[in-house]
Amino acid sequence: MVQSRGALIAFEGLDRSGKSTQCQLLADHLRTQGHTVSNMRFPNRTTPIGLMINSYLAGQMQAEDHVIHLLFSANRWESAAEIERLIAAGTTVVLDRYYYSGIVYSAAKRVDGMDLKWCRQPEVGLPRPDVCVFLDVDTEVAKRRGGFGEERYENAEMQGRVRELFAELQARGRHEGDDIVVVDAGMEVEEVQNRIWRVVDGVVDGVVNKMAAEEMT
Ligand code: NYM
Ligand code: MG
Repeated sequence: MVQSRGALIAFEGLDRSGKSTQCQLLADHLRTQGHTVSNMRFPNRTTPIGLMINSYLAGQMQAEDHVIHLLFSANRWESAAEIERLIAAGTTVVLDRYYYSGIVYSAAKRVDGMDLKWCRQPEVGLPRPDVCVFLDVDTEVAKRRGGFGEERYENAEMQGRVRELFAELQARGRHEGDDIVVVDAGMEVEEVQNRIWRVVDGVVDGVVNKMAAEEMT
């Protein structure tokens, strides 16, 4: 039997929606099932472009809105070949934020001409996730989880608009090429985790079985 490709799974949500915790829990869960798993996060603050993004988010650097948008996108393109390589080699890759954040956060700034459509363009052609799990919390819950307001964009007004635009992206969903599944993330960690696993286990099985089916034909 040929080795199946790995799945590509993206997590999205507002700041403080529990993405990082759930990305780790999911990776551990998939590993106990025998999968090889790699975690990545965007922005990847370790590259030269990522360091610029970090300074921007920390408020230490100013950037024109189109410029920072393109840097966020470039920061994904830096890893595109690595993502392709990993999934082709059978590793499942779990992403803590991806191009959905790129599109939505920039569009939420309401800069003239920078609508969802414009913001999507630099992302076209990046490896497409098998599923995007959107962890949905309302802005009040996110705010209560603490740490809110430390970085640029972490204010109630911006988060509210981000949430609306994520909903719009999800509604447009399929024909725009995105497979977004919304998971209510307002409950305890374990309950959220179980809901995520139900979604992701099905997707991962689908990836593996599809390979098996193609092999038989
Ligand atoms: N963000 C993240 C963007 O504005 N565009 C992007 O393309 C990405 C990936 O950066 N407030 C925003 C969302 C977050 C911030 O993310 C940093 P994190 O997950 O807090 O490190
Ligand atoms: Mg953050």
